[in-house]
Amino acid sequence: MTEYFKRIGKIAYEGPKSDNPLSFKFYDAEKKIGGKTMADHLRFAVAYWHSFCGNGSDPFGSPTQIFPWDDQDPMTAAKKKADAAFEFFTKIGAGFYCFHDIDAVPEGNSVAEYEKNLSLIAGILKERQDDTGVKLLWNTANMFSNPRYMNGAATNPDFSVLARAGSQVKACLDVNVMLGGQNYVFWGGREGYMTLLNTRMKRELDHLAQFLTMARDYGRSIGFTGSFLIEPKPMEPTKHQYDFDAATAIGFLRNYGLDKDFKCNIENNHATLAGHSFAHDLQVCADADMLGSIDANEGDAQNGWDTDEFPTNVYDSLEAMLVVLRMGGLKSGGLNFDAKLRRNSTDQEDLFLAHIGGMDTFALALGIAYDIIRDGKLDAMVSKRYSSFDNGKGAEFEDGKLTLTDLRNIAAAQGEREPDRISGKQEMIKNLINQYIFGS
Ligand code: XUL
Ligand code: CO
Repeated sequence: MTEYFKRIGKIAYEGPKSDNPLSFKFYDAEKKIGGKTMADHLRFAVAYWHSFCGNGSDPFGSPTQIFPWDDQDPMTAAKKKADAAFEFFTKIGAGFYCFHDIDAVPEGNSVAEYEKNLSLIAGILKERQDDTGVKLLWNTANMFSNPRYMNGAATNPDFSVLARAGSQVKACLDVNVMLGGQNYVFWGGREGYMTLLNTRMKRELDHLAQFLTMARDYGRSIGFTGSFLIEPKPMEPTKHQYDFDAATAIGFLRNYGLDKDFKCNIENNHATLAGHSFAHDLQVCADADMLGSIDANEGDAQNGWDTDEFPTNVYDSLEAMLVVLRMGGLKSGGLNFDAKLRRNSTDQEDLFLAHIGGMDTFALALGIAYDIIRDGKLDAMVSKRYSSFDNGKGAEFEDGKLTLTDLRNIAAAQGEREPDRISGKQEMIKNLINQYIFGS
């Protein structure tokens, strides 16, 4: 088989003192943390679209990347791309991958041609999965790039477009089951509006829910047992996207009775676009028992759009891993690098360096989060903040045993004494976190 990343071998763990850029400094796949290997905790996935399709083009310029798997014939290119992708997954040591249908195959000119292309390439992906042990974390239908989806897919005001979207989701679910996918994602890139003046929002949301219900029913009927995931994002490309953030998506899913089958796939840069921190959206999902998986990337503090950079921020990743560990781990989710090289990162090794950085960052974050939770100092401080609800009248309040009049009488009994001003200890907590990060 042709080797595409020729001068690069399997990336090994060499430790923090290594000066080999093509080695892991912190990610030691088989090292156990709390009885579980780093690989099993972190469940890294590579995103097919950014890594093997993103050619560096942007609204201001043409492609900067030349892929050795490109070919005049689109199906030959698709086959070569699949080989290159599995070579990369194996060399970087990621256990999982994610893809959109049209990352992997040419769309063709009809539904029938699309289905034929998809099932042919899926057969090759299955062979490569079996050869390498790499698994499918999730796949999804791209229902936003083709011009037919300019007014949306499941929320398109034209039924024939919605039906076409349905044909894609059906084919992608078939492929998911064939490949043993662990989740199935819906990112509603164009499910939203550009102006309310031409939009019936309620009708579109009803359609979206109906569409997702049909997908759920079809998936379950063909034996898909994993989670369906909604990936929230507030905007871009639409002015307003319906799955705005985690809280909005969860409210929508509950409203339409879909919350038993659907969870969320949270992406850092989408959360920050919505005005939240990464950890905020993760915590909202964890509290609802609806954190399905994570798209690991980061934005840029100086601009407001979705820059999809590889994660290198240890603080953000640490806060994320605190949420993940406290909810009992990623379960069947993973950390998918929905991140892209910069347009001017044109060396072949750059894709490796980018993933090494992301994997090392989360490995560091995992170890530190584990220590923080194990030591219990932070948890003790936070528990103390809420201790007035642990017994006495506070506990009666939590149990629903008090009335508003009871609250009035309890307050009145304090006479002129104001409640104590109890410090939130934010500075102390941040200092403690720095001690964990830099103290060892
Ligand atoms: C877009 C985005 C998508 C989804 C899958 O911002 O994150 O790549 O992850 O469609
Ligand atoms: Co994403």
